[in-house]
Amino acid sequence: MIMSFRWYGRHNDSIPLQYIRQIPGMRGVVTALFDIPVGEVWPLEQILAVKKDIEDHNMLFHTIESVNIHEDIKLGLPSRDQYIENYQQTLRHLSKAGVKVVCYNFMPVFDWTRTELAKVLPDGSTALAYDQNVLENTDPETLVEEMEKGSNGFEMPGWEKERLRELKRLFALYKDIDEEKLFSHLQYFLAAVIPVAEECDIKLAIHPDDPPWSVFGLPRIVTSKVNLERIIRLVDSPYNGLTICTGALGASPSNEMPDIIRHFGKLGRLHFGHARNVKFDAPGVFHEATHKQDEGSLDMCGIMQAFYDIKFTGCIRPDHGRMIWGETGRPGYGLYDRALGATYLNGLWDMIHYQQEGKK
Ligand SMILES: [Mn+2]
Repeated sequence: MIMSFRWYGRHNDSIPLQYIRQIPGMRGVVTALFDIPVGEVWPLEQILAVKKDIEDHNMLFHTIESVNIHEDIKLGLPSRDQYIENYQQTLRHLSKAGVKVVCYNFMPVFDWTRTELAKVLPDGSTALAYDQNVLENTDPETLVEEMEKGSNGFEMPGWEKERLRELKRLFALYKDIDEEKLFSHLQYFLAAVIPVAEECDIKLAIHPDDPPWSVFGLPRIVTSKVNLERIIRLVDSPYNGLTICTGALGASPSNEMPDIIRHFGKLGRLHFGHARNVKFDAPGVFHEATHKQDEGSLDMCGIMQAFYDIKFTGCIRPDHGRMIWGETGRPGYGLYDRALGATYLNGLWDMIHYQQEGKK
């Protein structure tokens, strides 16, 4: 397992690589070229520059999060073919830089969705939160404005302004797209891209929808064990795999996270892990908790045990953290609480390893 940290790059992140390296046991940096508009080819020179920066800090450049999918691919528009070609070219460039895993998501219009970016918890820290009742009484434009207001001046991943400016047009285009159509658009994309991923030796790893149910009536398909099974069969190749994000999938209590990790791990389809805890407050209502077992609703010990048992060799990263100790930064992506999360996850891993193998 490669303990890793998400980083938004020199110009988009308040946290220097050196600080990330100082987190105990931190071995990898998960990043992307955030300045390249969705759908365009990532230039090789820019990829190599980021790789050098990370490796100069003695960390691994192994997994990319994310190469985002242009909306026209999700919509199945004729223009998708050009964007798919660009995606293939980006994969070729990434493979020249030695990248092994590429994460992506297939959520229409919105990436991960929250109704509150700074919910104050009893200890005075703040966390991201979601309330289905609030969402149902908000229109998409207002939600986008709220996200922007609460983002402390940082661009939120997946909430790129140029895409969100055309919300009305996008919603109209999705009017006739149901889950079945979205599955077929994913299949079309994978059929074109997986052979290139195989040539490049890059594993694709789809990220679950967050939360794993429909928002604003838009279809969502990366939501459950049954659907994940269907997705990996759309193109039956080990290169067509999964990111398991425990906080995203786990927001639905019916998703049994350790079981899902074991199942897809044994099939060789699990390529990237996001380990995060959430606390259920009511059906459809949750907030993000610390990574610690008893402070949220997920079985974090069982989750790390499952990753250990499948002999997981890819990157695992702490996911969103709270804001603590007066830190300001991109909501969910401060340094302090994620560093604590990584340390906690490493602690669980070390203990499991110690009990299994003894001192090494
Ligand atoms: Mn995630």
